Amino acid sequence: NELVFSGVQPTGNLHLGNYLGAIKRFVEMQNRDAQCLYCVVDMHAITLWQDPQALRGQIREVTAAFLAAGIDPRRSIVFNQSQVPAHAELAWIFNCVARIGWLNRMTQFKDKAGKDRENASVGLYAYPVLMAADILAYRATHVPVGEDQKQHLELTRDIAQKFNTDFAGSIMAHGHGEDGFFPVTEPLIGGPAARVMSLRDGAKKMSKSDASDNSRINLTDDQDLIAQKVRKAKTDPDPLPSEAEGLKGRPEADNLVGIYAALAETTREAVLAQYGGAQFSAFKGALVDLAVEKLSPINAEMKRLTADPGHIDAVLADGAARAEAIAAPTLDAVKDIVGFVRRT
Ligand code: AQP
Repeated sequence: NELVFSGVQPTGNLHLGNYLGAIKRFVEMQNRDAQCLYCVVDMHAITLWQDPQALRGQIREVTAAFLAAGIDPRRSIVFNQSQVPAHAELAWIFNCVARIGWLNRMTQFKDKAGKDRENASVGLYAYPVLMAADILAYRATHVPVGEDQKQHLELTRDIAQKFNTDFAGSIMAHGHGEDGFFPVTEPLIGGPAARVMSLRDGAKKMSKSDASDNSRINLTDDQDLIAQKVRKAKTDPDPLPSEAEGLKGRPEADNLVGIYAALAETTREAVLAQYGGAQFSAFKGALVDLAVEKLSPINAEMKRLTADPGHIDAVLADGAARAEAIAAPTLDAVKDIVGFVRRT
């Protein structure tokens, strides 16, 4: 049974990387008829301080982006993490399964904590354990994410395997069979935009927290702003190569071609077959047209949806109830396996 789970943090500035690396692929999974859960991970967001009023707006904005991109809340379960207690409960149990040495290797913590590591929140450090709980509370088998999440998904697999081994006897005693209780989740990382880079620096990933707004295309940017940012995007002086091989060592060119390919739902090779030999000025013009064509309807729909927070909150409430119905029995089984005495 294929079950898909993924999440996006409501930390503001949803960008083209989040869309092409994650949200657009969420829609593709939904349209392949998998059971999908898409979560606005608000408990992850507060690992860095968030203004409470702004956080509420950002939760609704990510939800609006999901719906505007094509996630159908009747087919997929759309909800915010804090409203299903199983995430936090399972995270605690997993805190006792995961090892400190495993977390010490997480590169995202090192990046986000920066030099002042002593002053980072405990939540920022434990974040990957909560992410494992997000996924495994539903015993999800597939997780579509951008490439930056690869290491966290490997940790999720390690936690699932260690839980299955540590409690093998109890898992069998409770009738769950020899394959263990938790599945070893498959990461779905791929496509031409698994790692969209900053428009200002081909060595840095496009990121919500980059100080320069010109480094990213936000899903809320209007068409003039999209055009301006693409035209200003850093490039090298050479024309585009005719084959993907020629993008090696040209990170900015590689990034723009990858973005074009993802928006057009094709490959870098196909884009270069069309634009090989073209100057960047011409290619950027085509990229602006394509980006505006694909992003404007999403932008307009997000505006329409965020104007009615009541509707968004109702979608989230309905999704949380449906998510809870899947996660609660899993949590009960985990509590039995671990040896807790449950009130009945
Ligand atoms: N640049 C990117 N290219 C492709 N995919 C990306 N994702 C993020 N950036 C890129 C994917 O988007 C999903 C949601 O990400 P997130 O909001 O949970 O957190 P993040 O990875 O920390 O995103 P940001 O935008 O880069 O935020 P900051 O600036 O806070 O680090 C994930 O599937 C992610 O892989």
